[in-house]
Amino acid sequence: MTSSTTPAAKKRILSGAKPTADSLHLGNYIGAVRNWVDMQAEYDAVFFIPDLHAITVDFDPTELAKRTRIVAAQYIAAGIDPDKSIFFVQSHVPEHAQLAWALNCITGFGEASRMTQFKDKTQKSGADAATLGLFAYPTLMAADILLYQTDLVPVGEDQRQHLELTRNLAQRFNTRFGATFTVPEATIVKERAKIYDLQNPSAKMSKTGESPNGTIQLLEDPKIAAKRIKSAVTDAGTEIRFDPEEKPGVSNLLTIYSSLTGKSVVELESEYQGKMYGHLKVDLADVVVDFVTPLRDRTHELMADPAELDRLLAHGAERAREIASVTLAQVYERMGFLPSFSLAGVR
Ligand code: ATP
Ligand code: LTN
Repeated sequence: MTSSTTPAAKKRILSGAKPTADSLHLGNYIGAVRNWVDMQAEYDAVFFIPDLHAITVDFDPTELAKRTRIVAAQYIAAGIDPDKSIFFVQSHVPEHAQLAWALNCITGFGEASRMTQFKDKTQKSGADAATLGLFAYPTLMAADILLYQTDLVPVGEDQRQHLELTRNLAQRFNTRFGATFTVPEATIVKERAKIYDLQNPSAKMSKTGESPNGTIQLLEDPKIAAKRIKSAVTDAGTEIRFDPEEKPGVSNLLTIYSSLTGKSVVELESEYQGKMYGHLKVDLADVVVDFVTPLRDRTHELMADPAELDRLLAHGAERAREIASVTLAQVYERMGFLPSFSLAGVR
């Protein structure tokens, strides 16, 4: 029973973003990383870099290692605190792959075949290019979540179906082998803070956008970021007004401005009443430079000391394994695997 003096245990949240680019972009920061940073105070947070998921599509080994380090440094620079949150690289915790295998064996082939992300990706690349790893992407994701007895999983709408599968697998396992897993809830992050491409404001800002000028890479020279804001596509007319239908370009700039300064869009609209697009762009360029510069400097500092970065990640992996190994041991025992005793322990 919880006594009135014991604070209620914090709920556990878990999320991850793949190391598939040379730098996070402004959309990643505003749409995801910033929320993770804010959630650290309220929740027992687990964040990780799903590098095992990154190899489910074509990849380059040298690039993968480099990108994993960069993304780790960018998350820490952006405010993920490895003392507050558990922060680690997925491949450093072997229990992820181990639990994924066990889950594969209670997942129906038809069930996995219905995952729309797999269908979309194989439609694009052709069934021959798809690997078993890509097919098993959702069960590895379920393992990521279930290993930590996660309560809440903040992800985008595109991950909803994977979350549903995770809940089904947790319930199925619990029914068949005994209560083992917390059944997680999805907290689908509404696309409230979706950032659009600066050159094509009908597409989202992306690491794979049509033109590099549409994206602000957080590691690029801040002068380039300023230039991209100043040359962003704006709309017909002159009025600075938030109207995503009629004025997608200006609205996107207002969203970025508001996200980085905390000023509301309404406040900004009145501040810029009667002014020109150019004024907004010049000011926003300064805001972006002031935001990007310290973040970039801190990322470079972290990257300049790879031993320290590796130490932080090793510490995170150790903390993660303390939890993951307990869950995996329960799973193995309940599934009937013979316990393995090390010879060192017997002697
Ligand atoms: P990309 O098109 O850049 O490859 P992605 O969604 O594949 O985008 P991830 O690395 O999976 O990129 O993204 C990490 C997080 O950033 C996700 O939670 C995603 O929702 C968020 N995100 C990506 N692009 C944007 C954007 N333009 N605006 C807001 N959030 C974004
Ligand atoms: N599939 C997710 C990344 C991811 C993830 C996870 C997110 C892998 N494992 C576990 C939340 C929880 C994506 O592409 N955004």
